[in-house]
Amino acid sequence: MSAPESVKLEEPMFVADPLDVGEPRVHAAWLPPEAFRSLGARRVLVHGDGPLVDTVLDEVARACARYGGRMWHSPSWDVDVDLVLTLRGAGELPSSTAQGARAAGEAALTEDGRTLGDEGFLLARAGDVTVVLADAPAGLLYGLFHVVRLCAAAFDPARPPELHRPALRRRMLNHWDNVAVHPVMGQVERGYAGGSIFWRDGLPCGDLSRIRSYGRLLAASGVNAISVNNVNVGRTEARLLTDRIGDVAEIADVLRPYGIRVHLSVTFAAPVVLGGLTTADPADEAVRAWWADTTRGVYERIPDFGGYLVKADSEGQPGPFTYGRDHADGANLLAEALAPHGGVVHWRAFVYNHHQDWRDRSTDRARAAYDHFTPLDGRFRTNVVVQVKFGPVDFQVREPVSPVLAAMPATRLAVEVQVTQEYTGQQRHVCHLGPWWSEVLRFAPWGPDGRTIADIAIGEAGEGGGLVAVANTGDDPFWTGHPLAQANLYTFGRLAWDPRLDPRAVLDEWITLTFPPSATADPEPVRRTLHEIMDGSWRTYERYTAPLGVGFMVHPGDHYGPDVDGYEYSRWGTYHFADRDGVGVDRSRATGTGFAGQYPPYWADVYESPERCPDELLLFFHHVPYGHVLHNGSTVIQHIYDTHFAGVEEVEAMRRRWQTLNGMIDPAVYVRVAERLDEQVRSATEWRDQINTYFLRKSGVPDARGRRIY
Ligand code: GCW
Repeated sequence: MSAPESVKLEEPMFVADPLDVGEPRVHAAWLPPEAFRSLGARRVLVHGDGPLVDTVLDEVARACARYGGRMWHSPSWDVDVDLVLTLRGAGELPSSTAQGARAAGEAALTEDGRTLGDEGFLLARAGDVTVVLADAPAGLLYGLFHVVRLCAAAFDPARPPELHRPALRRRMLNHWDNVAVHPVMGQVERGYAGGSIFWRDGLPCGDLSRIRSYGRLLAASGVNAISVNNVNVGRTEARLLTDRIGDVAEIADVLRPYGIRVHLSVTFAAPVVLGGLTTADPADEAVRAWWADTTRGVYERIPDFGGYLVKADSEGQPGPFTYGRDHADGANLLAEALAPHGGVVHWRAFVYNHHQDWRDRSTDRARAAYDHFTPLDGRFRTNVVVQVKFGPVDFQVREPVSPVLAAMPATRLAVEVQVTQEYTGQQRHVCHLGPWWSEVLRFAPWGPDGRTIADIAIGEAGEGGGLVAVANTGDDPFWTGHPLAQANLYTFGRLAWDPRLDPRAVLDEWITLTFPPSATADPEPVRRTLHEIMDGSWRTYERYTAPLGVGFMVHPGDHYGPDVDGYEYSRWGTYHFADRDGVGVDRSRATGTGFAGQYPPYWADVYESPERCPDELLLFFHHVPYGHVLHNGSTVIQHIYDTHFAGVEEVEAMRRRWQTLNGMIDPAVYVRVAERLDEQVRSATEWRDQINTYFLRKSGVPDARGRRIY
């Protein structure tokens, strides 16, 4: 598909920077000025003080200046208003309408019986006025962005009062950004959106306005914490903890007005690498003193610093194993240093043997996190969060939910997902991940009607570890490389705020904000077409890539494109064991690696049985003959052929649908997506042909429908 003639690829037409502080070439994502039209045309009163209230004032003032509304900040005279945003502790309002609205909000709150907490807000109508009440400034900011999201509906007289509080306390993004360019991984490990927003060639990027715009977008999605460097910590990155803490403080200063706390990835070897000690042993007094001292220094520069993120004894990163200690010893060492300041350690459970011998059939990478961590349950300090990848292997397009999440009741657990599309098309493919995350969050590990993964992340008394995502953003003008991948970031924030949200409804919010109906000649076809392209795109991606949960048939190293045997004889593990008779990994208790037995009884039994195991995970748990009949009535081999042909047809349909939007949306967005859809069709075709050909050659079973396989 070539670009329409009137559009020059090198000159994208971007919405001017919404903050008017530079960056005119950055796409406005889900906060284009137009999204503020409804708010900006009204009379708005803001009541309260504090740095985050200043952010609210700034947003409202900008919107009103653009769309003809008016704003007052705690006026001492009576004013007629349409919207009141007020802190409850900010004292009486002289304006009778505003005071009346506030009283109505208070009444609704009393009736509801819940409290607002430090991030919640209540939105209510009183007469002709909409009121947003919050106990803390962050709540007011989230309330403001809710009003923006609702557009005119926020002013609907019939709107009943609504109380919003985040289900998860910590809604965190992890950036895998390197400070110094890594010789293999580059500036951003697994980054598909250009360079880093924070770092360039060993130094801070220096573009604070870009970071500020980013914070604003994140706040509007609900994210409230961010780690600013890769979990693989190199020599340069290590120094962020000590002599380069000023670079981190600068970022924290810019993100603070958006309610976002900064965290840092640290190396477990820091006392040796930075402190000149001979050991990093958690039991060593000098090591403990070094961490306590260093952490004090961090808080002197960043009083609201969030804490440390650690990848230890994993893929070559240093950790407590060197000293004969375990992960609880390691995590508690850092937790002890952070505790006096209120910080947390996010300690990753992504630990496995990456020097495996493929001849050894007993070692199973899927088992590793459970085997390492569950014996430690109950030993972690209360300010340790064990951060668990949602699946037992590594962000594959289909995996069961990690059994670790159901096996550590005495530990705070965070669930980690990957917004950056390492294994889902690398932001060259449309792959909308909301439906997948929603499925994970709703999964009930103890069986239907039991507690869910979301409940575990929330924790018993709201003290769970929260939800964490590896970011998909970079210095690309569209933030995410693929413009439609912005929706993944937005959806992550919204699901972390409320995991019960319907991902379709969240996508709809994103569409309304990003392609505002008032700025679109014909909004309905745009909305419909985006849903048609995006809603099912994860399943489409699954169809044309690795079948039935088998995973990892990707090109080693860059992880893009098919390579069926790429990891089959590799030290990293994860094999498919295809031969002339069948395919799949036997992870049963009876005859396999025993991984199925790591689940609570309900799922352990389901997964153990090839008859009861859900089709989409069959090859993750079982090695079956090609003629095995699935629940859907097809044989495994025919299913492989059918889904791969169907997947490519679906991508071709996506491309045709996108072409109908030509001329209806921002031409720069149109062209960028059109180019990427061309690549997606090419890549999906390659996947189809390699997978189908591989399995035809292995099995010798022809396609029942006689289609072309090579
Ligand atoms: O999926 C793998 C990636 C690595 C990454 C690792 C991890 C940061 O291929 O690049 O390293 O996961 O999660 O630590």
